[in-house]
Amino acid sequence: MNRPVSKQARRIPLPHGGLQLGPSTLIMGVVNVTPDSFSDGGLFYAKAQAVEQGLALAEAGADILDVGGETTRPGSEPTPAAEEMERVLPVIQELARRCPAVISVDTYKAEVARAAVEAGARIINDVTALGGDPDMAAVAADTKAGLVLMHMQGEPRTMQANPIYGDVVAEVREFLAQRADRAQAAGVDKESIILDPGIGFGKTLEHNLALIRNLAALAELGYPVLLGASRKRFIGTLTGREIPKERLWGSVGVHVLGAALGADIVRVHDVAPLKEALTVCDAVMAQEAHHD
Ligand code: PMM
Repeated sequence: MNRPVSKQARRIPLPHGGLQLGPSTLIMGVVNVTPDSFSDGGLFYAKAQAVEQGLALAEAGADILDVGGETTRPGSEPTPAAEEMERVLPVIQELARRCPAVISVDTYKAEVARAAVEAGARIINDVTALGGDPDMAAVAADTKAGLVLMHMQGEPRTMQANPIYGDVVAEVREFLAQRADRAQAAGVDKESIILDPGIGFGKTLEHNLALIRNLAALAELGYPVLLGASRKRFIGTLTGREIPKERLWGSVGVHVLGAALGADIVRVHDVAPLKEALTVCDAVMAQEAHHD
């Protein structure tokens, strides 16, 4: 097996110090600040929970904490920017102050991204890859934050209705290459860009599997690759697990495999089990490099 092209030693420049990539796969822990999932407690409770959750994930080994205030699950409706900021900014501020992990903000709104970076976020995770807000590229360029560009077909409200591709791997790769070019044309440094195939965002089971199997094709573009498959529907389809939290073992499997196939960063809810699994995976893959 050839060593994946993407797991080379390199540094993603970020405000206040960069993020080192290499044979060790980095873990991005998911911190959701969405009061709908805390129906009885409301916003104050959701924020306190999110901070506790972020600190626990950092303690468990997360290198990055991805703070999001709008759910992008299939079928979901958009959240107004003011509400999203009210949710995420205090959580970002507190996490940035209290733990060493790099904070990322999961938003496609330029206004939210700018405020989040001012509050201490150092990566902008844009699930629309600059397609959701015409000002996003300028904000990324100005702030010098890292920029995750994720592929999505359609929009969350309707994306799972009937996703269609000719060649999903080639189309996702081409789309992300173009968005990376667009970011650079707006002044974003090439080294600041991370690409993500967007597992579950306008994709059938077969599309998801093909994208994971061919992560190397994405890595060949020369940017670091992020894989986010944690607890997603396709894992439930394969394993029969209806409840997202019970998709842990499938999640561990897919991210270990993704790391071996070239993912530099994995975005997961369950950091502690992934940390151990990746330690073993990375050791095996690093050993192989010595024999190349
Ligand atoms: N998935 C979700 C949200 N944000 N961002 C990136 N870059 N990649 C993903 O795969 C991704 C994301 C949806 O998952 P969640 O609602 O369980 O956080």
